[in-house]
Amino acid sequence: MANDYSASELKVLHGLEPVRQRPGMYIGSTDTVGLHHLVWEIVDNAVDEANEGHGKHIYVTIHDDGSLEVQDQGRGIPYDYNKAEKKNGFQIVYQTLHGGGKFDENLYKSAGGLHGVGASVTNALSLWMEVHSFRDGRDHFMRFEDGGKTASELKDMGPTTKRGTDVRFYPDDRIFSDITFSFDRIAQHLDDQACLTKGVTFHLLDERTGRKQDFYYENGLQEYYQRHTVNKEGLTSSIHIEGTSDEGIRVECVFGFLKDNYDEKIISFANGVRTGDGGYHVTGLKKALTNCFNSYAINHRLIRNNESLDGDCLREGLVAILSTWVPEHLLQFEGQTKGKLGTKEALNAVDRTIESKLAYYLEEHEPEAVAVCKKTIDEMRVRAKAENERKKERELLKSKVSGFTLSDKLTPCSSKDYSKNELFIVEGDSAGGSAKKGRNPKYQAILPLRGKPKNTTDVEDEKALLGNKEIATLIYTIGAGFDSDFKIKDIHYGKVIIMTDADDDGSHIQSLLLTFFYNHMKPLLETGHVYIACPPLYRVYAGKKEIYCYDDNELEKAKAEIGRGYRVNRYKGLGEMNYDQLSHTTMQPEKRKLLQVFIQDDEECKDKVNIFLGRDTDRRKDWIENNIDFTTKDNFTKEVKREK
Ligand code: 2B7
Repeated sequence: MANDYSASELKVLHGLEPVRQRPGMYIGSTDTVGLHHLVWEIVDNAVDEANEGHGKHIYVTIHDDGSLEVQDQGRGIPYDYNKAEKKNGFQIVYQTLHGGGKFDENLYKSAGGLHGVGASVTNALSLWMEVHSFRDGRDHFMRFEDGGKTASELKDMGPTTKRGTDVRFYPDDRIFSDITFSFDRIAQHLDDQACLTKGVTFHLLDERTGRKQDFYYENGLQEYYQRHTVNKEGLTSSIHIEGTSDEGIRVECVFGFLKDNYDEKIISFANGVRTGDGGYHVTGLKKALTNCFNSYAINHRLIRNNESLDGDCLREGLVAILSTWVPEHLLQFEGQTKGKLGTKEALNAVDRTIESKLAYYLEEHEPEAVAVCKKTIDEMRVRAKAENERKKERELLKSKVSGFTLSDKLTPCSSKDYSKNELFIVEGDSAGGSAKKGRNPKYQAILPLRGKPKNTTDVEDEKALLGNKEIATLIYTIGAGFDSDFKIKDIHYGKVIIMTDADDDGSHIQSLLLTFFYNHMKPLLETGHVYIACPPLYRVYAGKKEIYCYDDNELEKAKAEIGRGYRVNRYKGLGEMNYDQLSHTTMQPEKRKLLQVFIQDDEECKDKVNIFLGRDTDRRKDWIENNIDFTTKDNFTKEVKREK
């Protein structure tokens, strides 16, 4: 026990007022994300204490009353009086910003609070906080209220057999929009912490629901890796590398390559914080992998001296968990959300640690090393071929669009008020005819697509689409160019509306068009100019009464409403409606229903486009079977909007 340790060694920087004035600066935001930073700050201190070898259990309890409590089994916060600061240990930790100073001889500090601001910030943003330190056989207590003001002075509550620290707080509902703690969010955080702090058990209890979960990793990262790769066949086994650089940067990495998997998954941490945006440590890992496999491939004559393995291709199928601990004086986070490690020294630290050991590993595991190199070479071939095809197609399309004269296919509108104009892309000539008759000629233009690109696969699909004369017309009609030349300010239509039948073919055309826009006119999607028209599926009528229905539910309701003697038209396609009906139900702004298309999550969208148009046909089939119900039309990223 470090009984000689005293509060006189602490230093003080600021009071707490600035935190309440600008909470965002300290915890990022005052939404639920910010709220949980209060928890991470407290948990961090408990983790640091455990990392130092003090205490094997950390308890986190979400109480019924909305407060949260963290308990550890460490040495207890030193509470003695610091003459220079005129404050006791509790006040230094909880009432002063960055109050820590020499408190922690810890070389590595958790930075889970992300902004690394310390527990006083939690106190500053709480309605109340109570702290116990069980130390030297006694229980010392203090209570703070209203943003960290002393509510009861330091009190010796008497003898105890406990050891450790106990902190309980209630967030300030005048600061946070919502003060409800999330079990799942906390569970995820504790799971991360547990894997990075092997041997320590985290116990989470939610008194509100009785829900409980413990987190414990005997083997830390290795076990975490196993969990991320269960049921997946490996091209290699898991490779575990650990080391410390000259500057004292600790590196631990567990990684491997999966078979039949084209994703790259690198989960990285710096000082216990997930670095979602990577940073220098991740760059170091990538560099080491590329270098090691290249040396191996050359030495074993898998590629020629003047060739090299491409890093991106190499990392397809990679799963890596990387944890670095950077000494506090070097630790630096970057980016809007501070999710990126900005410590330059981490690059070489990780690179050298991994390179030195991976080179040996590869020599000792020839079949694995060769398999990864071969997979990379295959991947490079596939990509080169696809890139070539795309280039050819683009050139062809460019020549088509530039040498273009207005097609007789397009029925233009008369208004020049581009923002109000609407372009209907219609499936089939007959529906095109109805649309032409039913439109408002002033601001609605019609472009019929003849048939549809053959239902083949991936590159074939896109080729067929780009070779389609109407697509050239479409680009010309929208009037803003395509690919890198696309300029959103030049578009000739405020709404580009895809109008297809509500069946498989219609869905396929929608997907192809959306994918086309995604690949060649992304800003059009990003700014919400693309819509999907929703033609009704049924008309229920009797006498003068009629109701259009967009799904089976509505159909049942309409039948009941119209009552006796109702009759039903079922529309299998747009062509079955006359122009008047099409106009009324699907084209007139006051009556129609449109789905506005947005890219909600670009990563997910890329993934989807990959599924739709990538070369992995099985993945596409799986996805379609699992996700698309062709009776609903909602199979891309859409948001429903019914115009007023
Ligand atoms: C940097 C400051 C915050 N501190 C100590 C010692 C132990 C200790 C703490 C803690 C959260 C909820 C239960 C060091 C470190 C302050 O100085 S904070 N344990 N646990 C904690 O906050 N848990 C300490 C050296 C000798 N004796 C005690």
